[in-house]
Amino acid sequence: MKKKILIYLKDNKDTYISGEKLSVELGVSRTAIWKNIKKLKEEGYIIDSVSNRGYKLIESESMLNEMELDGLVKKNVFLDKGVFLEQVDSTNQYLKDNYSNSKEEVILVSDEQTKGKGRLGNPWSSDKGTGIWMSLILRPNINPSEASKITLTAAAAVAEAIEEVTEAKTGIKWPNDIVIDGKKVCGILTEMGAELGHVNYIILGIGINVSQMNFPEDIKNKATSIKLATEIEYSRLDIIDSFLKKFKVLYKDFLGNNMDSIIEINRKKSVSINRKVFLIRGDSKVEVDSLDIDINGELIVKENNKVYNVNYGEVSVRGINGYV
Ligand code: BTX
Repeated sequence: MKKKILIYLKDNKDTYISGEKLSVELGVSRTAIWKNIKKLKEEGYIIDSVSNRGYKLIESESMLNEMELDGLVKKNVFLDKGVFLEQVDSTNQYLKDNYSNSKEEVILVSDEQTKGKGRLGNPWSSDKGTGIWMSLILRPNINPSEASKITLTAAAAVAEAIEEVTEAKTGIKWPNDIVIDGKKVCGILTEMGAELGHVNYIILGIGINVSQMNFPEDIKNKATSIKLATEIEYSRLDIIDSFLKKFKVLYKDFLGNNMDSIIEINRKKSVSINRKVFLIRGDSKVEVDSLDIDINGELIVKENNKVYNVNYGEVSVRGINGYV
């Protein structure tokens, strides 16, 4: 009922709706309406109540909760549902544990991660209320060898979403980081469950730093948040909404193996090409000229006049003077 009332108030945002009208339209008692309005207010929705006029929703945009998230999922229609958790160890891990055997495609967002993970066991700092810690579990009908391209698909969607909603200018550090002012604002961790020739699921984990004002000592030189870069605190929900809209379009391209737009965005926004970088594999570190990103999303590099491609997952890329 709470959700129905909220939707009704949202659809009629500019007017006061009387308790009586709500009770007739939604088929419940006026006491039930009053109780649910009280609950919504307790959750942080700002609802003006004026006697003889009724209720009016003043503010709801910045609320991040399951109702709002599921509303976005319904609006963007390509996933089955949205799940919101106050706290979780890792959103990727939670989807793996709870949804790898289901048929559903789900987006999970958590307000806090206690064990957020990056690639190869790296930790991902995910303090409460400061970022978008989200994972999508998807079941594309593709060959496992194609799966790494979904990281570039997500990177393009995140970079564009941040630019649509905020004043920040984003770059993509091939293949899985989004940067602002040369510092990491988002990391993407793609995990997969597959058999020979068949993908069972892909879990796309995305961490976006939204409102942190400082970071732990060990990462503060290479991490930033949208708020640090713009001095504005943006709504996490608006960024998720924009991401879902953009990802929906690009994911369709990815499924149709039509990588042109995805690669074009990655190229245009790349901070990793047309420059010298280090390729790091375990303990080995070689300096190369990074030339371009090819249509399969591989990095084309030149080392001592030899040109070759590097696949995502094989190496890490580092700037020769620092992170980018
Ligand atoms: P990565 O291995 O490329 O980056 C991790 C490295 O980035 C860390 O070793 C650290 O140096 C630095 N780092 C840690 N936390 C942050 C941060 N908040 N901002 C900037 N730099 C940081 C990148 O891995 C992939 C990260 C994916 C995170 C998402 S969050 C939702 C989902 N669930 C989950 O457990 N992981 C993903």
